[in-house]
Amino acid sequence: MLRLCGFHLSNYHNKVRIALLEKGVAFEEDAACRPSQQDEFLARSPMGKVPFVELDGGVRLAESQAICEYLEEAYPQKPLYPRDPLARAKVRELIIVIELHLELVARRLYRQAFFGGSISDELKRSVEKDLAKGVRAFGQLAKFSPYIAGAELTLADCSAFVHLPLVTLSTRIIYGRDFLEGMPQVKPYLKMLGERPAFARVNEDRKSAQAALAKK
Ligand SMILES: N[C@@H](CCC(=O)N[C@@H](CS)C(=O)NCC(=O)O)C(=O)O
Repeated sequence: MLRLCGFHLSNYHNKVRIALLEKGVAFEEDAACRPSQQDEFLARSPMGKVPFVELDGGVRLAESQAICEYLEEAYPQKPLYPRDPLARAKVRELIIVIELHLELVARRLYRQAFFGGSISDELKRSVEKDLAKGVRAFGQLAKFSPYIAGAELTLADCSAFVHLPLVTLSTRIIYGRDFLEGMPQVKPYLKMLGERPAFARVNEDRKSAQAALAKK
């Protein structure tokens, strides 16, 4: 049995969890698993990050995209990629733009936006410049018809659903302006996805985890 390790506030954990639920893959979950740079944890996840999965026979696999690609090949019954090679590549192109050029750039803001720390004005300026490029590229590729890559639900939707709200939230907090505001399709698109049972369940669990953290 596959075991997903991470926690419900992690956007990357939630991406994999949505994919598992959408695909109907049976899995166990350790949702109390926190990132760490301790040797013991690094033996389980080489970068000390979550999520990772533990597979039968003790094999472990980290990096959400590698995990999702594995799921796609190991459990092809309900695919989250189109069949056509170019259409598949277009889905991957979108995921890379969302994760590498939007989320990972916005992540540099999280220390101040979410964790009570502060970041320099220079960093804010460089993130603003880099994010502008990612937002433009995303706007060029995103289809919203009704899914992000076209008519079918794909892994790019699992990615967009967990990452786009963080881009909105962090830019609103740091710059007083949602950098995705020029794309009015984003809000109704996220709402539409949030009505699917798998997305709704992951979102509810994220909110509960957030409420529990706020209580602490
Ligand atoms: N590229 C990784 C990113 C995962 C990631 O950044 N996870 C965060 C939690 S959302 C984490 O473990 N952060 C701890 C750290 O960076 O040390 C993936 O796709 O799985």
